[in-house]
Amino acid sequence: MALEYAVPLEALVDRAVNAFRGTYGREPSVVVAAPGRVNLIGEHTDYNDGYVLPMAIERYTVVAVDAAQHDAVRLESATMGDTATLGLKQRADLAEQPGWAKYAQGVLDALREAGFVLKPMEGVIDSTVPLGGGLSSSAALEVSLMTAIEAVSALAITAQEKALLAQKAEHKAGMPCGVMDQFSSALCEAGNLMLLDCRSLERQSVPLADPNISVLIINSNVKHELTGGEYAERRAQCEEAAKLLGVASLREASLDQLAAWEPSAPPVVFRRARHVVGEIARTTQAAQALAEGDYASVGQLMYESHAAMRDDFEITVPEIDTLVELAREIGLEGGVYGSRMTGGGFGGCTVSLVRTADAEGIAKSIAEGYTAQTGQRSTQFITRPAQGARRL
Ligand code: GAF
Repeated sequence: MALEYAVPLEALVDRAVNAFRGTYGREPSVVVAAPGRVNLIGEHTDYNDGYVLPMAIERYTVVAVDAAQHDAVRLESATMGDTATLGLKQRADLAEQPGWAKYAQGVLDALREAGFVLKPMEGVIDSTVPLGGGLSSSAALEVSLMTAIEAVSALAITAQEKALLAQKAEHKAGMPCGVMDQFSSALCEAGNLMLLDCRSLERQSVPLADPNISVLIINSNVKHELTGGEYAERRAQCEEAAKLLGVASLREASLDQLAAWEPSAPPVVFRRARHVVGEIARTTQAAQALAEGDYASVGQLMYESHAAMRDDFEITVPEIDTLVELAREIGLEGGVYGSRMTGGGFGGCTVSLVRTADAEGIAKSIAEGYTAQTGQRSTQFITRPAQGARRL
C-alpha cells in the first residue's frame, strides 16, 4: 500500500489519555487537538504582507492536561518519550530540557507578556504531525498547548489572538516566521482552504468539496530545521528588496516596478523579490481557479510556484525537485494537476493536486521513482481539509 493511513483522531486521543492516566494516576480534565497544515500555494509571502492558501491536515497534536499543585507546567511528550518542566513566572533553563521545550516555553512567555495569569498544570502531548516535514509540527504544538492552557486557566482569548500569540511563541523559539502556520492550526475550517490576507488578516474560505479531487502530500524525509538561518536570511533579503524599491513591503510592489528596477538591482535580492511578487499574484489566481473548479489552472500555478522557489528563492533541494518532476511526468492524463514543494523549504514535503481515482497509483509510482533516483524512501498520504484547534 503506497498511501499511509492516518491514526484516527479518536485513537490519538485515547493514546494521550491513557498516557496521562499512566503518568499522573488520574483523569485529565481537558483534552484538546490542533492540526498541522499544508500550504497549497503562497510560500514565503506571509511575512511580505501577501496572501497564502493553506488548509489544516488530518494530522494532529493532542494535549491532555489537568491543573496541578506545583508552580510549573510539566509536560510529557509521548511522541519523543521525554518530559519538560517549564516556568510559569519566568523562563525555565532550557539547556537541560528537550528540544521541543523551547516552543512550549515560548507559549507560556507570550501569554504571560500579554498579561494573562496562568495556572500550574501537568499533562501529556502526543502527535501524528510529522516532525521537521514542513507541515507545521511546531505550530500544532504551540496552538494545542495554548488551547489547553486557555481551558485550564480560563482565559478569554479569541482564536485570532491565539494564533498571533502562538506566532510570538515561535519567534521566541528562534524562528522569525510569518502568520500562516499558527493561523492555519488555530482557524482553518473542515472542508475548506483558507485564503489569508496576511496584511489585513482577513480570511476567506475556499471549499474543496469535489470528491474527484485529492490533496496528496509526499514527505521526502529530508529534514531541515528552519531555525538554521536560511529562513531569516530570506526574510532579510525581502526586507532589503522592499527598502530598495521604496515600498513598505513586497505586497506593494508590482511586476512592472520589478522590471524597471532589475538593471540596477542586486541580482540575488532581485530574484528573491521576483519570487515573492509573482507568488502573491499566483496565490489569489489559484484561489479563484480553485473556487471555479479549474484544477488544471491551479496545477499550472503550482508548477510555476515550484520553479520560482527553486530558481529565484532557492529554497528547494534536489530530492524535492525530483518529487515534483516525477509528478509532472505523470501529467494531467495520469491524474496529476500540479505539484510543488510546501512549507518553509530545504526539505520536507511536496503537495500535489490529483484525481482521486488515480491517487493510489500516483503515490506508488512517485514513491518508486523517488527511491530509484535518490536512494531515499518517501512517505505519502492523502488528506481532506481538517478543522482547526478545538477542545474535545
Ligand atoms: C514557515 C513559516 F513558519 C511560515 O510563516 C511561512 O513563512 C512558511 O515557512 C513559508 O511560506 O512555515
